[in-house]
Amino acid sequence: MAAAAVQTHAARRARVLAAMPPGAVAVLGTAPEVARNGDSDYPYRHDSYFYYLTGFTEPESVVVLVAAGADAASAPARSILFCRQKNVEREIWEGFRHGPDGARAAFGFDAAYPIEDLDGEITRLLADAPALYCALASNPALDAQIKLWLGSVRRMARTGVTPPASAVDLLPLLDDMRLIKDDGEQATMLRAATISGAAHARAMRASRPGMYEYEIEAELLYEFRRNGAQAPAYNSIVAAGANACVLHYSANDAQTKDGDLVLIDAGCELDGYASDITRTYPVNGRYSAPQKRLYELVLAAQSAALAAIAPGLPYSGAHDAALRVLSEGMLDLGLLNKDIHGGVADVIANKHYMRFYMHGTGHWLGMDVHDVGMYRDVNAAGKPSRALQPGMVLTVEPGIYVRPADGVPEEYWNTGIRIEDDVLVGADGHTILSAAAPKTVAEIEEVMLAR
Ligand SMILES: [Mn+2]
Repeated sequence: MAAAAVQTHAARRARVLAAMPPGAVAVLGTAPEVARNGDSDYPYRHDSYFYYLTGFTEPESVVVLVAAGADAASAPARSILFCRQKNVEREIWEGFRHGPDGARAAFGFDAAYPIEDLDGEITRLLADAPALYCALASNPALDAQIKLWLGSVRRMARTGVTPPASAVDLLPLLDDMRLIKDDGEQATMLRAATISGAAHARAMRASRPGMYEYEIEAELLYEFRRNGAQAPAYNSIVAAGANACVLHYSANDAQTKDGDLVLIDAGCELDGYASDITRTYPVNGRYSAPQKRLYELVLAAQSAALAAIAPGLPYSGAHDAALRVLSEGMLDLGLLNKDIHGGVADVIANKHYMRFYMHGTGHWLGMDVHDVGMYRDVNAAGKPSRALQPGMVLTVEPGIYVRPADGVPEEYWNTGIRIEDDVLVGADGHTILSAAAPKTVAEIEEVMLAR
């Protein structure tokens, strides 16, 4: 691994080590391999927390962090990796393995051992450690292992060994760290979003009425992979016509019709980081008048939400701004009725908008598409929405979904629209990472006219 990346991961481990009491031990494993059927596994994806602290992507790996003792000179902090051994035969079938010695040198650990040695070594490390830091109650296999380790240490009590007196959840500390993306992470996320933006443009250019949703999906996947992205960051949604009103539509097997809008919610994962973009465009290249009215409303809601994103402003500001614009628009377009639903304030207070807009306006984005991190300031009275800080990345994704119903103008029926961008909070305002995806009516119609 590049020296800068090794240093980045080592610095993250140092921050965790500095946050633990003297002699405490943290244990964090990566994700398991998962069988799909027969002799086939799902494509392997490392655990995000583990990758954050190690940069190491092989399965069957565990990192152990031992905080410096009270006398740091005689007991310095240590980072220890447990991983698969070199194995000529397995490497012929499955590919290269670093092995403990190779991994220690390449990834900057103080020591590395075969994964088979984990139980024995941990028992030794936990003897007289004041606390065990781990992903508490996150998976049954780890819980069973912790029970085994603590049992082994307790059995050594007659020799004078003290087992850890407390177990502490390691993840909240890592969540807080992951929420603020460093320069390297920001650069990777910009590249990921730029690839995904190009994929959305490619899908628009490829689209013709009569195509199947999966044919359009194939254009996205092609653009992801040809640019080096390892996988989609989540299951791609390609939803034509009424399918766009299904929020987590996943079949992607319907035929598009002339006059349909196509909603695509898709983004690639690049080097462990997600992108998450939604665009909604006419499969024939021109928005109809009612489609354009709804689209411009969602776009105005997104603009208002984006204007609420800057350091110091509350996370919830984007949602509140989008809700106000959408609610006004619902009344103006006759989706809601002033006589029945009242004014904008009533629509918001009574949540009448939820009939057409039933999800939040965004989420943290990072290694996970719905990334970790608190949305509220849990240390402040009343737990208000968290203030945005430079380095945070979030999505901004207002939408509108109109199903057939009495009292709703028929020209809007079966129309689903969402517009989603990836936004980096900067020192001053914000940057849209996903600007490569055409967005305005004029931009989209121009791209499609040039087909
Ligand atoms: Mn999203």
